[in-house]
Amino acid sequence: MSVVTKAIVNADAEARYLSPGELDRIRSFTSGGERRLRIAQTLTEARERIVKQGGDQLFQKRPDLVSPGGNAYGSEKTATCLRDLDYYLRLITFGIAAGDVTPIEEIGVIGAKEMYRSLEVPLPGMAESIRSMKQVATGLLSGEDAAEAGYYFDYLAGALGS
Ligand SMILES: CCC1=C(C)/C(=C/C2=NC(=C\c3[nH]c(/C=C4\NC(=O)[C@H](C)[C@H]4CC)c(C)c3CCC(=O)O)/C(CCC(=O)O)=C2C)NC1=O
Repeated sequence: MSVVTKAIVNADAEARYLSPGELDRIRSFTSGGERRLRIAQTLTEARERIVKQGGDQLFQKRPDLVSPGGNAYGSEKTATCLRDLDYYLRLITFGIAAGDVTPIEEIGVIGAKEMYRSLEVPLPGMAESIRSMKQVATGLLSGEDAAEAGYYFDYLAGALGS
């Protein structure tokens, strides 16, 4: 739910007007909208580079993942691993556009961890992969935009890694 919808649902449930705090949150949400869309657009346009370089960084830090016995060993599994990075970058752009981590949580965290455990995909490796993509992605953005985007990568890395 967006900040706006959430505030309206809460206020309506109590048959009251929006509170000053709710109006403040809506104001900061809408005034940041253009910036969030710009960030989401930049990351969307750079998706191939972010996935490729994020993957390269990951496998440099964790060569065991792509070595014999590693979960992403072999060209097919390495490709699946990079595909997952693309999925997660897409979810992050959804979250940034919405100004809310809920789409990331609902599509990519709830249920996904059990799925990864059953496939023996290492969750610390997944978290590390999100941090690698963060490094590439934030390098494409200016200070404030990088901080805003970083929040969504950090949320996801924390949720997958914990
Ligand atoms: C948009 C929501 C969504 C997500 C998140 C998703 C993930 C997802 N990743 C999968 C597999 C996989 N995921 C990985 C990923 C990795 N292995 C590693 O060691 C690295 C840490 C990591 C890459 C960073 C690998 C290697 C597999 C294949 C595992 C196997 O076949 O044994 C699978 C099993 C089915 C398949 O192979 O496609 C799913 C469903 N699917 C979805 O629809």
